[in-house]
This record gives sequence, structure tokens and C-alpha cells, in this order.
Amino acid sequence: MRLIRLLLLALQTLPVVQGTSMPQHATAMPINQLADLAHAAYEKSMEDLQTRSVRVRLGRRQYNSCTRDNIKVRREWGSLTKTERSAYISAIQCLQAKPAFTPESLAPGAKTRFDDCRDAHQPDASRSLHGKLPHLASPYWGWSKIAQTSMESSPIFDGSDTSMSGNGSPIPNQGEIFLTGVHGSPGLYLPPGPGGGCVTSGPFQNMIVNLGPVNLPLAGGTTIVNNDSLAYNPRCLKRDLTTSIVQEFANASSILYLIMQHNEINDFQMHLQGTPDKGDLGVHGGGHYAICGDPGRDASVSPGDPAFYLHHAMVDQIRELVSTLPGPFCYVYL
Ligand SMILES: *[C@@H]1O[C@H](CO)[C@@H](O)[C@H](O)[C@H]1NC(C)=O
Ligand SMILES: *[C@@H]1O[C@H](CO)[C@@H](O)[C@H](O)[C@H]1NC(C)=O
Ligand SMILES: [Cu+2]
Repeated sequence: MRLIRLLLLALQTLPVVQGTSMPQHATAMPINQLADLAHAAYEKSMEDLQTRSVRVRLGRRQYNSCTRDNIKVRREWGSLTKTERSAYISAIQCLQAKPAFTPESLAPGAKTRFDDCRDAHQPDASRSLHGKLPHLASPYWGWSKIAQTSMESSPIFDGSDTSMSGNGSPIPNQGEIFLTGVHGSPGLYLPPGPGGGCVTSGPFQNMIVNLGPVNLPLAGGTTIVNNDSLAYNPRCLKRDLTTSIVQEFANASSILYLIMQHNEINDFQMHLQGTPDKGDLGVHGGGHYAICGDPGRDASVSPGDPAFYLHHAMVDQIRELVSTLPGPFCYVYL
């Protein structure tokens, strides 16, 4: 990890910011510190690429060479133009309209090319979508921005034509969600959100979810378990947007703390992923369980919700902020 260098870079930017008319306390706000850090990482990558190509690890013994010509910028959804948002939505809808590559004998439930991405929930989620849409730099969901407002009012989930669709229809008096603990640990209760039913607005309101559920915790405390993770089970996309979950687990302070205070890779990974048995979802789990619903709340089939990829692009950004190298597919973040 080259975190120390990055921290120094970020700190070097501080006097400049403080020298302007910006009030000093504004710089100290976690959300601004995070922005400074991300900006320093971007500048650093671009500076490195000015004079040479940068070798990044793509996988086991596989490397990619990032240059100024092949570098792609991933942007926060809210900073895309509406035309760019629509283009991304169309790309996802295109995958949903094309027949799957996966043979029916292997996965009867995989009907579309979007379903082929079900395995996206691997350590590097961008890999799957990248394989299908190599020219696309998936935008990301800046969790901490939403943590300041609400899921439903954010441009990602506001239900408009240029969003990833909104909340599910409201189901009154939903009970809490119980995430089973591992190794005999107590588990964790999460509050339900104001939705819970089928998504009724935006571009994905009529989409069909084909795969799962596999291990789906429901409001009220029960869990659907189904061992056949590849079965065909067509149903609507459900969501239960829960702002309090993203606020509690993926706010700017928790992201900063994760990046700054975990210098050992295993420790970093544990805190990124969260330890639900200790009551901590981590920033990663914070984003997932804030989307909630079906398949969003069901870890192994959660890539079936199109918002998954924006969430995981943010996970990628955090990993890449720590290494200060462009991502495996030559991504930088703005
Ligand atoms: C699913 O698999 C587990 C472990 O193999 C087994 O204990 C359980 O009974 C199975 N459930 C169903 C519904 O087949
Ligand atoms: C921010 O996240 C941390 C860690 O998850 C949490 O302890 C804290 O309460 C959160 N802050 C707010 C304002 O929710
Ligand atoms: Cu995930």
C-alpha cells in the first residue's frame, strides 16, 4: 500500500485550500477530506501516466498496462449529465434484452446477458460488467453524498427516467430484518425502510428478476433459503431503500476511518466487508443493505439489481484509493 504517500499528497493540498476564502472548518469536514483524498489520488495517477505507463494487476499473473490513452474516468452518478446517465441505463437494458451466453443446461435461470453477470459478486465486481461492456467505465454511487440527504431524493434512486429506478411500493408495518450471525454469533437486526414491494418508477420498473432467491432475509425476521441458486424464478424487482443504514455504516467518517486507519490489508478487508456478528456491516454492507429488497438483500444474487454495479464501483474506488494505482481496467475516479 502506498497510503502514506497519498496522505502526504492530500495534506500538501490543505494549505492551498486553507489559503483561499474557504472557511477552515469546511476543510476538516470528513466529506471534504474524502474529496481531497480522492482528488489527490486522481492527480497522482494522472501525473504518473504523464511520463510512463503504469502496470496494474488484472488477476493471477495477468497484468494490464495503463496509459494516458486507455485510462477511463469513473464518475459519481450525480455528476454525469442526463445524456450520460441515459446511455448507461440503455447499456444495462441492452444486456437485459439479449439472450444469455450461459447454457440453459448449466443455469436454467440465466435468461439474459445481464443474468450472465450474476457472478459479479466476486472480489472484483467490475470484472463481470467489464467483460460484457468493455468500453464502459461504470459510474459509482458516492455513499457519503446520500448519507447527507436521502436515498429517495438522490439522482440514483429518485425514480426519474435518468435514475436507476426508485423505491419499491410501500408495505406498511414491516418488521425488522434479521441477518443471521455466523459461527454461533448473535446476528444483527436492521430497520425496515419505507418501501419493500415491487419497484414502480423509472427505467427498471418492468424488469424481471430471473435468478434467486438464494438466502434472502425478509422484513419480519424470517429468511428464504433455496439451495438451487441457478433456478428460474421470474419476479419483479423489489427494493426497500433505507437511508438510515447508509448513514450509519457508509458515511464520510466511516469511509475515511477505513482508508486512514487500516494499514494492514487483512484488517482493511475485514473492516471494508464488515463484521455483522459484531453489529458492523462495514461500508460495503452499508451500501448493500441500504438498497435492500429482492435481490438486493440477497448477497449471492444481489448483482440482479442494476444499482449493484454503482455500489460496487464505489467499493472499487475505496480499494484503489488505498493503493493509489489506477484500477485493473485502468480506471481513475473523479
Ligand atoms: C440446503 O442445503 C443444506 C446444506 O447442504 C441442507 O442442510 C438443507 O436441508 C438444504 N435445504 C433444502 C431446502 O434443500
Ligand atoms: C458514521 O459511521 C460510523 C461508523 O459506522 C458510526 O459509528 C457513526 O455513528 C456514523 N455517523 C452518523 C452521523 O451516523
Ligand atoms: Cu457486495
